[in-house]
Amino acid sequence: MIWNRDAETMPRSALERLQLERLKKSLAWAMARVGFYRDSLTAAGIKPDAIRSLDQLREIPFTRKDHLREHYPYGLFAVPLGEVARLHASSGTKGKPTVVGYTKQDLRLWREVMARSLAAAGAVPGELIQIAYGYGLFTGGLGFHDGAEHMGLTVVPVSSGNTLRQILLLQDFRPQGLACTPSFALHIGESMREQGIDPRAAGLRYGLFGAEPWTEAMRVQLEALWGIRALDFYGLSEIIGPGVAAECAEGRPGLHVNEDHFLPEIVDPATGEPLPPGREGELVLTCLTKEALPIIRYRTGDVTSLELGPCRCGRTLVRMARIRGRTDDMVVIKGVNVYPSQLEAALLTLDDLAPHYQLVVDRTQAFPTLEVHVEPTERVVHEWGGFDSGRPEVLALGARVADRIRGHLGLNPEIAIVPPKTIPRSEGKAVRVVTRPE
Ligand code: DLL
Repeated sequence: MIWNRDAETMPRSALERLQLERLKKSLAWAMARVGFYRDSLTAAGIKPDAIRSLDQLREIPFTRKDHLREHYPYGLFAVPLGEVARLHASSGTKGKPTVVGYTKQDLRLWREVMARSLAAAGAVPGELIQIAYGYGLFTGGLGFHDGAEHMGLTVVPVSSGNTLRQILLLQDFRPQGLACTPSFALHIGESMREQGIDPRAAGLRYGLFGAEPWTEAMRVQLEALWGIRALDFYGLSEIIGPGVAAECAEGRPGLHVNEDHFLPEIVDPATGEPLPPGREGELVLTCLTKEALPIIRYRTGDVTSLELGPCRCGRTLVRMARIRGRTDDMVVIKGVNVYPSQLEAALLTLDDLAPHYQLVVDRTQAFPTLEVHVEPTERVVHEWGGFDSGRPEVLALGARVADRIRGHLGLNPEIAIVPPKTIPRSEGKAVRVVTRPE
């Protein structure tokens, strides 16, 4: 089902005209109301009325996460606080969180883009969805909640965590859809198996997974574990939350960007120069219709590419490749650039490994070193007759893991085979990379 046929199947020329018109309005709005944008865009010589083509985007300065931090909490808001209907915040690994605000109109926009994405994933009004993203300041829970209600789904608002309750509700309420991080979906499914319950018997039809990088290999695992269609949902608080881009059931892999509201570009992360469709680089997003927080050319830090070709579903909205990782999660080991997702793809090709891993990057030396922590499956440990790090089977598995990583990525990290269930399980965003010292 296409939720908003006019917007989602617009011919490209009409879409680009709309984007240009909205870009000019959004720039004028930001410059008139946000001191930071008045100063930075004026200094760059930007005159919204004089913009004639989307190519001129490259003349507009970037906004970075630091700008949000420097103007904490409300300094980039374009409306008085009294007109802000809701605040959200992203936890932020260090220091203060990033605070974002929504007017009533922004909340309507959020519901609209979420309804589009849910419909594209195959959700049908009247059905049930269990939302196991965190509710609260995180945008995942409430973003899905409002969009799902708006499109006519019956919402089971469980929030994240509490795996046993998730299992109970999945079995008793029998939702067709589950929305949570892919790592939590894996954890719930595995916990069911441990209780002797086949996750497939829950009867789910689809899973809406996002908020963290994951791979095609993980999709294969999740689809087999649950007997579902697993779809990728992308978004970030600074732009709106979930609902920026999502996969359609027909055309995956590839996430349709709601580009009539969020204008995407790909730039070279080192130089900031725009890259053409098909080339991988850092995603930059511009809000075209947001009122409270009209962020312009935001450097997301997320690495992906854009694909303009037609999609089987009939939507004309550009498709974004699955996110490879974040520019700041990339580790450079002996001159080789590697994203955790590339290691995930290599590790999940080994049947004897559980789909959990952690990468420990040691930066205490002049050159960082990488240690890959992985667990054997319980099945294989049972066949071995128990776990002991000195066992020949464990050493042999370590050698196979090393081989596989060398073959896929040309890297020689240290491998630590750890006992089953010792790598922390995730109920929200999984922590894949641990850096020493912290
Ligand atoms: O994670 C919004 C969200 C909630 C998206 C639920 C999807 C589902 P933040 O907490 O601000 O917002 O984190 C945003 O998470 O810049 C990416 O690095 C990462 N991310 C989000 N979705 C994906 C995805 C929410 N599908 C940051 N694949 C983003 C890879 C993702 N990374």
